[in-house]
Order: sequence, then structure tokens, then C-alpha cells
Amino acid sequence: MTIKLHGFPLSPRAFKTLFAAEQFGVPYELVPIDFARGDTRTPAYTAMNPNQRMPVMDHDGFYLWESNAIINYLAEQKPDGGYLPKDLRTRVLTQQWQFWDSNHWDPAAAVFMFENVVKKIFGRGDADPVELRRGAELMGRLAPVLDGQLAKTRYVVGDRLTVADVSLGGTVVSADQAGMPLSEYRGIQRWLADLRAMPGWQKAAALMKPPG
Ligand SMILES: N[C@@H](CCC(=O)N[C@@H](CS)C(=O)NCC(=O)O)C(=O)O
Repeated sequence: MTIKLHGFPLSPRAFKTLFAAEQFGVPYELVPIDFARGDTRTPAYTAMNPNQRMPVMDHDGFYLWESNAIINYLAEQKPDGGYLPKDLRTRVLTQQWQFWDSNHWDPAAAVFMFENVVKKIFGRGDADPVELRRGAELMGRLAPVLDGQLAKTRYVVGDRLTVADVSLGGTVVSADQAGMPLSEYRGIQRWLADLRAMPGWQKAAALMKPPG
């Protein structure tokens, strides 16, 4: 049966799974999550993801949460695509960057997403300048690391698109809207322009609409 991706379409964490499916050419069905309706709190949803968070993937009753794990599962559906490289060292380098995404890059980006985007959408008040300063400090340490890598290679790990690009690029899909301080990093900007031009990115971005 078709893979179901449950996600709140405005979230970068949902976006990156949609980008993966679209770009890798894996058929899927998007099941839009409406937080306000309590979609992630139902017993059926909790059975799929006890964290009551999105995204979650359902493939014939096999449930998978954590966006980067979902991306890798999708990459495995198209083993000849090379998105999860077969060579051991290249593969673990893609995973190194994905762990870096989950542990560092995503939490830094999330500060800007929450303060400048989520608060507006859900009417949760003004952005907190203390939090934005904390986000800028985090980004100021992380962005040069990614930028330095992208000065050496076209994509994050070598000259081909891998799951690492989908994870890291997807995290900053709303960088401009969220006011992430990334404009001065030429390697990151060049790479993002490359990703944004991909058909899979554009198709997934077109799905980033509020539910309802
Ligand atoms: N590390 C997780 C993060 C998932 C996550 O925190 N999702 C948020 C929205 S972006 C969520 O579902 N929040 C609902 C809640 O906290 O109740 C991933 O990448 O999948």
C-alpha cells in the first residue's frame, strides 16, 4: 500500500519528508495534521507515535517517527538513487550530518521558526528578543560549519544529492520567512538555491499551506 506521511504541512520537519518522497520519486499520500483539532492526541495517532508529534510515517502498519529516519526509509525505497550511499564512509558521513541536524541545526532553526512564524500563525504573541538572540548565537556557531563544508563540495557529502541535503536543507526551508541569519553565508546560499530549483522541493513547497 502507499506510504502515508502524516504532517502539518507548514512545518519544516514535515516538509523535509515530503521533499524526500517527491525528489526520490516515492509514491505517498499526505495526511494533513491539524494541531488545533487535536489530531496528534487521538489514541489512533498515539499508537503510531507515542510522542504525539509529527511527522509520522505509516507503511502498511509499520510506523516510523523522527523526520530524518523517515527520509532514510524513503531513500531505501529507491536504492539505486544513491541518496543513502552504499559506500560505508560516505554513508556514515551523511548520517553524521543528519545527527548534526537533529541535535544542533534543527534546534537552532526552530528558535526562529517558533518566534517569527509559529507565534504569528497561532496568535501566541510577539517574538521574544532574548530567544532570538539565543537563536542567533546558535546559528552563528553552526552556519560557518555547514558553509565551510559547502565551500568544498557541491552538496553536503560530495557532488551528489544525499539524505543529508534533504535533512539539512529541509530544516531551513523557511529561512527567509523566519528571519534566520544565513544571508551572509555564500556556500549555504548557493546550495539552497540549488535545492530550491529541484522539482521535488518545489512540489513539496507547494503543499506548505495551513490546514483546512
Ligand atoms: N525531532 C522530531 C521533531 C518533531 C516535532 O517536534 N514536531 C512538532 C512540530 S514541528 C510537533 O509535532 N509538536 C507537537 C507537540 O509538541 O505537541 C522530528 O524531526 O520529527
